[in-house]
Amino acid sequence: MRGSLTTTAADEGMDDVGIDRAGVDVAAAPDTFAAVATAVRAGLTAPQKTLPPWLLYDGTGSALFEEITALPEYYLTRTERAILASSSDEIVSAAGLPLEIVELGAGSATKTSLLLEALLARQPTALYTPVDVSPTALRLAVAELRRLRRLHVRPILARYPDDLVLPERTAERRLVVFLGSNIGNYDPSEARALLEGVRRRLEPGDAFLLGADLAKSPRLLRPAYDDAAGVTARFNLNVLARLNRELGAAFNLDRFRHLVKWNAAASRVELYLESTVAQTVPIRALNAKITFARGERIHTESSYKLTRTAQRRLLVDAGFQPEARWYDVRKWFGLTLARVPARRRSRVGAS
Ligand code: AVI
Repeated sequence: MRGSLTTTAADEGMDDVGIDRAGVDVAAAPDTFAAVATAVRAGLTAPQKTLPPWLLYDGTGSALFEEITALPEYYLTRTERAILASSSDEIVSAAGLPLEIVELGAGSATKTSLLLEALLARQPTALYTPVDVSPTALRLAVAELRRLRRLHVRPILARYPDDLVLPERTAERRLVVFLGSNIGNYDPSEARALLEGVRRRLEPGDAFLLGADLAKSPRLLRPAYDDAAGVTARFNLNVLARLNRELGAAFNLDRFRHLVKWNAAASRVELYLESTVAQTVPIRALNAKITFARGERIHTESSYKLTRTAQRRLLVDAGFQPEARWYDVRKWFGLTLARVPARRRSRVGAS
């Protein structure tokens, strides 16, 4: 998830075998001021005030999210890592060797290194293409993988899948991985469009690995998004600090509180910022003043929790054929491997 940038392939300075020593070309990242301003104006003038979740991930937000992944309440990251630790060899073998891996929303690639190590145990070299909207995340991924000497890393700074142009393939098969339950931050129609976009960029026989949190009791979900140490609250409130900095807004963070709701009908956790007083907040760059009633909320993020059947349906609706699944012992989190089917021959004009 997380993106408003446009594509910049960052593959200059690659060693023959190894990692892009020059790192990621940050200077080529476009200014996102217009994207931020447009999204904030639309979101804060709507009847239900909203801010798009990608705004949560500026430098501070990304660092806070890394902290979240290590919280005792936030079981998602460590559960997915445990599945990868025990099943990476099976996963890459099931995807079909020889293989290259593309990762959407790669982040720091710490979990993916488990898949890459399993792959390098099965083939002499491999290409890994991390795709992310954050140059910082791509630099971290490059640094994390420097130790895997037989791995070629070709980072791409891009919003996916819209602006994603995949490089020439180097192996018979591609495996696109989308981990971390990032899919859960998209509404169902957006999630389907995203997966369809990925499928269209692949060839028949290529594979897709989806890591997604599973539906479970709100008693377990709520603390994961409302931790005792208040890290998720700071992560959520940081979006207002971002608007102060980037748009000259005058949000007083002490006048908003982090709020978590479980929406059973939609099967999603919802994050809000609730105004604790009646107030008007000027936003200089928008030449606007936003009025809040006491108790009025800004919806900042949704995190969908799909059942196993709903995850399967999502993949099938996007044109994939689910083939295999791996879970943790508690069945809290699932990794599903799906295949791009052979293209059906068109009957139009067939004799
Ligand atoms: C990135 N994404 C999968 C996280 C989630 O669990 O939905 C974002 C997050 N927001 C608050 N905590 C974690």
